[in-house]
Amino acid sequence: MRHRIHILGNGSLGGLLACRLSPFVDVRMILRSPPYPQSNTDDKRLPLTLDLAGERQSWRFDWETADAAEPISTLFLTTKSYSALNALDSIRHRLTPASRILLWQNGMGSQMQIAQEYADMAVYAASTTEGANRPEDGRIVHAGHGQTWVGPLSANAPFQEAQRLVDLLREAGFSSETTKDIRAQLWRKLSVNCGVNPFTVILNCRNGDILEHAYFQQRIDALCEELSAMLFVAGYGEPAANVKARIVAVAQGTANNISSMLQDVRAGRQTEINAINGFICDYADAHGQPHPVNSELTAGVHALSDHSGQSA
Ligand code: KPL
Repeated sequence: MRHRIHILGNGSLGGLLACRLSPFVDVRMILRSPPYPQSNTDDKRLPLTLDLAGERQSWRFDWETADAAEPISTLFLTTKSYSALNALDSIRHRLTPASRILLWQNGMGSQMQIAQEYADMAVYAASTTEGANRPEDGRIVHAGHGQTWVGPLSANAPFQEAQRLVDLLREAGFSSETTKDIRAQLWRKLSVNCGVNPFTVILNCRNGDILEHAYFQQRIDALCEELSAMLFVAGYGEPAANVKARIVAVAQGTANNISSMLQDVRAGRQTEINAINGFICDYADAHGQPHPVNSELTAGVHALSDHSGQSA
């Protein structure tokens, strides 16, 4: 029997993973509610199209709602960071100590909270720079290849299983590596997102264009000082100049991308600012450090998004 993977979180990343994994494993989507019935077909499966390297692929997926009873052996949790814990709680009755949970959230905070609350289970985190967007429901566009790292988060997560997950991702075409220290990778990606995403929202521009704006140029050095200080506190210290070099390199390397945060704002969705610059503000507060630039960027994004997520 083919291995079954449940995917909870029907956004661009969940859709991309579903489409690319489905030739190799049995993918089952977990949906909040049944999909809107397709008028022209009796096929009740969830339709998704994936635009990949100039080709359009069409897929259909078996789905179930969270309250189904079947135990889950491997779960990919691909919801937004602010709904991750609640989403996982909604299927708690289907998880066992033998379940593997792979967290794909952006930013920081939700992963550690889940690893604590689900400490008796095998919890892994992935950090990915794979680019995908969802221009409309049911349609995923692969915007660019990236790199994915997978590593254990909870004490009950054996490293060999991380290797199995990576083998599967590689089979599906994702360039991926295991890491024994996924937290380091999450912090590194967090610092990039702190230096790209809020600027794209405040300046309403593509990733590469932030570099030309005085607003970015006037704040980036002070921002990188704040980020560097927090990286040192977390145990992943790097000088501000390195943090800045990485931010600039990613903005250049993804120059044409619309950041995930700007996509959220444009689609009227809640942003992940609280798990990105907002996380740095909370972390700095907890360690008695100043964070004026992270505060300004967080407030700037909240002011521009309908769903400020103040309560998330
Ligand atoms: O991760 C990203 C995001 O948009 O969230 C970057 C690296 C900024 C690429 O768009």
